[in-house]
Amino acid sequence: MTRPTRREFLRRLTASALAAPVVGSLGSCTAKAGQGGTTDDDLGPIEKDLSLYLWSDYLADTTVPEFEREFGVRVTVDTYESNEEMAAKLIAGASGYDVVLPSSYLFPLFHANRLALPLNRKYLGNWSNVAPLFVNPSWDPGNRISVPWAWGTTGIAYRRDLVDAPPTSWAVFHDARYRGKMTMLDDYRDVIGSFLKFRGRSLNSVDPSELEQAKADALAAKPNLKAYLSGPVKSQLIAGDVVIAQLWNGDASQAIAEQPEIGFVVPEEGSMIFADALVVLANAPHKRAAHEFLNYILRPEVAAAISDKTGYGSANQAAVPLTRAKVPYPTEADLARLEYQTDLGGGAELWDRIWTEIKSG
Ligand code: N2P
Repeated sequence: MTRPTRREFLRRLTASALAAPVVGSLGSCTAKAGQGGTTDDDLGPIEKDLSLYLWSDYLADTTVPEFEREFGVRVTVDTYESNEEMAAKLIAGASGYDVVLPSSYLFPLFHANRLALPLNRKYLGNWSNVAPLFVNPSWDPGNRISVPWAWGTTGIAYRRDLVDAPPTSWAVFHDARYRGKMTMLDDYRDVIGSFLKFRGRSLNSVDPSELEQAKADALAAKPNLKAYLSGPVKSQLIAGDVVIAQLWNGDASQAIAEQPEIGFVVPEEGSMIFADALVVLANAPHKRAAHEFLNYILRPEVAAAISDKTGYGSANQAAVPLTRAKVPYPTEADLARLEYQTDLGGGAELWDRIWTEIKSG
């Protein structure tokens, strides 16, 4: 296939250009109202292989081997460190993957690029285990294309034994005391978003002057940073080479499990809450095996093992009593401080430019 130009690529990386026909286009598939809007296509017998493309460190050790044993399916797992890394690969034409795990703000993009397969609820007998918070969510009305996986927040992980006081604000990244020992996520939505929050703005702002201020704040923090690093920062936190890291709560819990001196806070200015959900790709080569995997994940004990290993809150309500951590669902008060990311629409180009300037600045 011909490679899209950068401009075209960016246009496709936002849902804005194609947003209008989105719902209609899915509706024209075999979607049926009243049954969660899923397709009723028969998917045939289960295939021998399954290819997963997931966020890193998001599975229990047993998740894949036990599925392979029980279903006689060979599973390959490829991982990514950001939504944009995954989306760019899919939009550039990657094929062969069956299941991906986008965050909720990516759904308009998935619709606009026709990436998702409407699910067949007939194969998802464990569906009723999903927590009410994730049934019929705004990002996927009727749960037509996704099975919710986990939710979490972005905050700051820190070494209690190696900092003067626990950080409370995104301003800590401006604190030269920790120069060279701090990291922020390699994720433009998280970095720019947190500096927008720092100034009391929405982390979905596309206002040029607010974004200009966020860029200035990010550039002021940059000399203090060792790197922009996502999941892989955990080993550096554990070793003490990094003492303060912008990080997702579950990845922080994974590090805490190995180094109890690590703490985690959601800054007082507020932060991001995310929900990640499994999607079967429209061009998935193994659609039946993909559905079986989604249904397997919906088992309480399978979801509980994932939550215990990864530290993320499970979207599976039946799993929560089985977990050791029992991550509680966010309360109204929590939600008042947290904000879901949404698609940036026409603002994505400006965000992308600012991120390029921050990284090269
Ligand atoms: C998994 C990180 C997922 C967090 N390691 C962001 N959705």
